[in-house]
Amino acid sequence: MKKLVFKKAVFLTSALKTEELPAVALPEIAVVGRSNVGKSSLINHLLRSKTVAKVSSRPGKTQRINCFVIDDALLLVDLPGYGYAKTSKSLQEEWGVWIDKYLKERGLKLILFLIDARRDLTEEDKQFIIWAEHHCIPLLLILTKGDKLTQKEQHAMRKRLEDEKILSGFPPLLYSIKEGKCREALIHELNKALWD
Ligand SMILES: Nc1nc2c(ncn2[C@@H]2O[C@H](COP(=O)(O)OP(=O)(O)OP(=O)(O)O)[C@@H](O)[C@H]2O)c(=O)[nH]1
Ligand SMILES: [Mg+2]
Repeated sequence: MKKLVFKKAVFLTSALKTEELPAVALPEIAVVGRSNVGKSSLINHLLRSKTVAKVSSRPGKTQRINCFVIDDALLLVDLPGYGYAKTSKSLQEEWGVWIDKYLKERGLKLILFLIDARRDLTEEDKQFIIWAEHHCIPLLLILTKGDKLTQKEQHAMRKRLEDEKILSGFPPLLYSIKEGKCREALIHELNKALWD
C-alpha cells in the first residue's frame, strides 16, 4: 500500500479549463473554499514548503486549477476560491459553472472543504456542502486559521457548527499552518480516505 507523507511535490499544470487537465491515473483530491480561507497555504504546510502553491494575504490569488502530484501517489488540486467580492458578477457565475464541471467530471476521491474557523458559514458554503452530498463526493471539513482563536472561541465555534444541522456527519478538523500536530492528523485522514 502506498502511503502519503507529503515529501515530494511535482507541479503538473495550471489550467484554465477542465479540458486542459491531464489524464492522470492517480486518485485525485481537490481543495475548495472561499477566497483567502487558506487553501494554498494548507497545501504548502502539508509539504513543509512556502513556495509550492502561491499564497497571498489578498483574496483572489489563485486563478487557475493548479495540479500537483504528491509522492507519486496523489493528484492534489488547488482551486481558485469563490465569493471574492471584487471579482465581477459574471466571473463569479463562471466560477460556479467551470468548477462545477471540474468537480463533477474528475471522479474525485475527496474534497478538502475549508472554512475560516472565525467565520460563520456563508450561503455559498452551505450550497457547496449540499452540492457535494448530492453528487456523493466525500467532504473533509477543515477549519482554518485555528491559531487566531482562543480556547473559549474554539469552544464557541464547535458549538456553532453543531447547531448547523447541515454539518452533521462531518467532524471538522481544526487546522493552523502555525502548528504541526494538525498536519499529521490531516495526513492520517488522507491516507485513510485514499487507501483504507
Ligand atoms: N494565522 C494564519 N494565517 C493563515 C493560515 N492559513 C492561511 N493563512 C493566511 O491567509 C491568507 C490567505 O492564504 P491563501 O493560502 O493564499 O488563501 P487561498 O484560500 O488559497 O486564497 P485564494 O487563492 O485567493 O482563493 C495568507 O495571508 C495566509 O498567510 C493559518 O492557519 N493561520
Ligand atoms: Mg489560493
